[in-house]
Amino acid sequence: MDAVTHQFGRAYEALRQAERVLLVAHKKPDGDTLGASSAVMNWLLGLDKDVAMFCADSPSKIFRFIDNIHLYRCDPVVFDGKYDVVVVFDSGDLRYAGVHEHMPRLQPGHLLINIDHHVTNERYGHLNIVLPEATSACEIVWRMFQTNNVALDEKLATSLLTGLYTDTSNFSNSATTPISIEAAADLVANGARHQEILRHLLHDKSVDLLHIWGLLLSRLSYNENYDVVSTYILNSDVAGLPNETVDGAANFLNGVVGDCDTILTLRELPGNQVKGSFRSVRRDVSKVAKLLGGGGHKKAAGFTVNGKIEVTADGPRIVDAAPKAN
Ligand SMILES: [Mn+2]
Repeated sequence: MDAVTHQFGRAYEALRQAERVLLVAHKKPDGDTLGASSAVMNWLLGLDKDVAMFCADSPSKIFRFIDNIHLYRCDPVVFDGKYDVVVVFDSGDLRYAGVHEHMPRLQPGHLLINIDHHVTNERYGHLNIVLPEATSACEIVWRMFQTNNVALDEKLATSLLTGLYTDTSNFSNSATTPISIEAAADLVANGARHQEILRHLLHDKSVDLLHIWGLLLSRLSYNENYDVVSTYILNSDVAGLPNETVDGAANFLNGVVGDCDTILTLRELPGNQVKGSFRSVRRDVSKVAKLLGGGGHKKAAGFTVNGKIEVTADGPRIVDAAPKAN
């Protein structure tokens, strides 16, 4: 038996024998942490276990198709309970998980299981199932269920497929592997409601968000000298809108502009700052971002500078926000 199979067996046995279990999804929860934790939750609820769910931030409405999503709690009072097993999903460390300060409240005696796929994982659990080659925590849970012959149903399969979709950007990014596609096929065969996932994750856009997209599209301009397409959002465009809506809008132009190599989205932030996000096909935009005091990956990088956006005939420019004294 290999080491990973052994770990899957230990986690499975610990959960099956536990009476009370606490499952943790990381703060600002995404589809992977929610998918993996809710799959284990729905499996344990089927076994009549006493399950508590914690997430420092409430899950976004777009995840409401996940079965029993209403059971997540943001109140750290859940850490005062007595648990046999605590599982943290999709978190490289406990600060990222949003539970660093709460962990000491737990009564001793529980087994802490860390299920994650980040290379930088700090191995903070008693049992660390950390597989950087996995596309998602959901893929790891799928393998754990498979290894232990857990029968998948519609609920478990829908939860797990959610994280596979979100962490591979719908099976389009470079993290997409043969095993992730195999997992997805198995999940769909076992009843995953994939049309429902796609409808909520891709098509369910608010009118406010679509308005921002409209503004971003209408303001696209191409700079020949730099081979950059740019656009912008002003503070006045998004006054009163939730941050979540605005953040989603800035991400949507990832590589949608034909032959041009690089896209720059500028966004005014409150407090006279401007945030820039680069997306590129070939260029290493992290170098430009670094020159501006930011950073990131080769094909996705960003920076934040002081200033505001001034719109000129040649497109948007960042100008000093402070009025010049003279
Ligand atoms: Mn993940």
